[in-house]
Order: sequence, then C-alpha cells, then structure tokens
Amino acid sequence: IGKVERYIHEKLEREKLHFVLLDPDDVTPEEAAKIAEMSEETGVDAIMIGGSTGAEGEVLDGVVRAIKESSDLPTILFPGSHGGISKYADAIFFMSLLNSTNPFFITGAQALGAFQVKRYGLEPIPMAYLIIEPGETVGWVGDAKPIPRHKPKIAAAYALAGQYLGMRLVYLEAGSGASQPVPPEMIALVKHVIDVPLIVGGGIRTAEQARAAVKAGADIIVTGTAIEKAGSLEKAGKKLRELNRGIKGRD
Ligand code: 1GP
Repeated sequence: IGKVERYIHEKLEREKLHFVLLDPDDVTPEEAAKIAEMSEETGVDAIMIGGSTGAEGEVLDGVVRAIKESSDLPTILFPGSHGGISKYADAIFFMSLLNSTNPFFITGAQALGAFQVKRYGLEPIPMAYLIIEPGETVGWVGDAKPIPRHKPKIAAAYALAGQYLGMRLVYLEAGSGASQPVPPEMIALVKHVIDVPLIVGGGIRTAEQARAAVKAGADIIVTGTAIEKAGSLEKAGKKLRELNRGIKGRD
C-alpha cells in the first residue's frame, strides 16, 4: 500500500479521523488555501478535493495547487468521474459507486481514468462508494438507486461485497448538503460486518452529529458544506474546531 493509505492506517490506530472536503466548484483557490491552512492548525487529517459538477481541469488544478502551497496535509482526490483527476494531488480515492444503475460509475469512468492515474503517479486507494438516501446531487448525477435510510442491511451487504471485491475502504454517503446524515443504526451495522475502515459523510453539520457517527462506528468523518458555506473564514474556522472536537472527542 502507498504512503497516504499507510498514514491513514497508522493514525487510525490512535484516533478517529476528520477529512475536510473542498469542492473546486464552490471555493476559489484562495478560499481553499485558507481553509486548508486552518484545517491543519485545527488537527484535521487530510483534505479531499472533488465534486459532482465542474470540479475538473484548470479549476481543479488551481484548487489542489493552492492547498498544497498552504498546508502539508495529504490531498486526496474525490472524483465525480475520470474528469476529476489532477496531477498535483497525493492520492485518489479510486472509487466505484456500487449502487449505481449505470456501469459508467461502477467501472467505466475508472477505466477511462486509469492510465492518467498511472502516468501522474497518483496513489490509488480502492474504495466502495455507497449512496444512502437522500443522496442529493451525487445520487442524481451518479444514477444511483439510493439505499433507503431504514434499510441498514442493504448497506451492510453492499459494503461487505465491496470488501470482498478487494476495496480497502467503504464510504457511506448521504450526499453533500443532505438534510440528515447517514443514520447511526446503519453505520453500526456496516461497521459490525466489515473489517476495512468506514468513512461517513453528507449532511454532518454539528459536533453532536459527528460524535454520533463516530460512536456508531465511523472511522473517518467527512465534512464539506458546513465549512465551505459557513459565511466567513472566521466562521469556517469556528465550525472546523467544533466538528473536529466532536470527531476527536477532546477539546
Ligand atoms: C459529500 O460526504 C461529503 O460528498 C460531505 O458532505 O458537504 O454535506 O458535508 P457535506
């Protein structure tokens, strides 16, 4: 396994992790740089970069480069398709949207992007990506059949299948900006069934919600909207500290 994945595993032996997601379609390179810098100061563990719409090409490169210049945190691409690849990042979640109804999002985009990942020397981290209701933009764009919130067993079956297919992370995604995060009961059952680290994101806005997800069994919490849309950089900093406290369970 590569450097970033090893970093994740080593840190997980000591604590739960907090990844901050920045969508190049929503933040300027300057804002991204500032948020990355504050994230590092706060004790965030990595920056994810991506989005379902418009997070490509020069816009993506500009944001990744700005983040690299302002912080030493690992940068991990979180691509909506093969368009979401930048040579400036450290690693890429090489993800398959297992509950998509469209093979493009399961293996098609992956094939189209594979040579580029190799050429750029990006570290691929294989990940099972599962969309839970409501699913938001990524659910619609990814032609997903979102897993019902009250059906944790379906999520657990997909997660275990992902692990058996060789994926080394499982991500439960309620969708960016979801009105409610993934239910704790679902997180708990998935965690009970799999052996690989579990990432949870979508709609986590408060320390309490982040704490609940961790208590249920999430290993890594992803927060995006709550920080990006905080209203000002000062408020974003405050939100970062609040969420990080909830995840790390300390002040
Ligand atoms: C979205 O899970 C991430 O892909 C983060 O969601 O923007 O709601 O924090 P939020």
